[in-house]
Amino acid sequence: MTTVQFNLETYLRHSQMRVQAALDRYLPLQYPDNLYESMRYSLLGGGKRLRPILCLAACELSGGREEQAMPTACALEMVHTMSLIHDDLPAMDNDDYRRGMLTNHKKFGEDMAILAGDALLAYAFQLIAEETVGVRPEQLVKVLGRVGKAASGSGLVGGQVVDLASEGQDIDLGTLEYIHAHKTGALLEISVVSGAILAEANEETIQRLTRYSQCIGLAFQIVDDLLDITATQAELGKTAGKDIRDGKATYPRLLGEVQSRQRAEALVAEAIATLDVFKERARPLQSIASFILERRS
Ligand code: GRG
Repeated sequence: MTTVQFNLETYLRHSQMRVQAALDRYLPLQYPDNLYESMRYSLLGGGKRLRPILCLAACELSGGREEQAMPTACALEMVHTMSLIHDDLPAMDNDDYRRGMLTNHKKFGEDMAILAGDALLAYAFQLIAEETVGVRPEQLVKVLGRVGKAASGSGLVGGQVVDLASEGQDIDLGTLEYIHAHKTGALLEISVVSGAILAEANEETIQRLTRYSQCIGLAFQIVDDLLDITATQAELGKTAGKDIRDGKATYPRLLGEVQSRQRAEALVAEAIATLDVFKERARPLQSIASFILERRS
């Protein structure tokens, strides 16, 4: 039997290029120019494109086609980007750099940054509804509802609110996990699960992909906390050491660096094992899980 070699670097590079081309196509510069320049600045200016790639990979694993998932994949990147723009505002995390560039409000002003975020969020839903092809309406409605939930008070916004309220407080592990499951985990989960829904995956596949995404979501955030201590600003593309400066509760603060690393490793091992039944088809998602552990940015 021939062993199929899987090259994650090539896979990520090709996927990033296809996502970048689609984002550029879906969001052309138009009137009012200053608004669209601000939206395109943050959307097209970098990032790993992890959420769209997860969506495309889950669709592929479930037997779907790229054209069924690309609008949703790009919409997820728009929701993610808007959350970064708003997170960087002075009223939130107050940061000057993101993805190696000035933050949106530093470049375009706070008013435009708020509006660019609002427009990206609304357009994400329009994009899924209007551009998706080859998917039954029932599946599309499910995806729209689930993306809405992930962005709402039961998702990103809820996580952000508890995160802001916890600054400078001694919080327990349960509260920290609530913050991360909502602020980071919810969007990563729907990124994976939406790809499967669009491809009409069966219930067992959706359950396995849900567990996979929950494991990588938490591992991703633990690694993020560790990188804040160990990586440089040049590697991160944003201010390093900010969690300590802002009095944030993090995994390394609650568990220590060694135990945090072990927890992330165990979660990634579980994510990989959960997808073993899909054999070769699981390679991209399994390799992405390992990449989350090794990443430096
Ligand atoms: C969604 C309506 C709505 C509002 C947003 C501001 C806010 C509410 C939520 C904050 C969400 C947030 C900033 C979570 C952090 C997630 C995270 C770990 C981001 C870094 O993700 P990467 O490493 O970044 O994938 P790149 O730049 O590679 O895309």
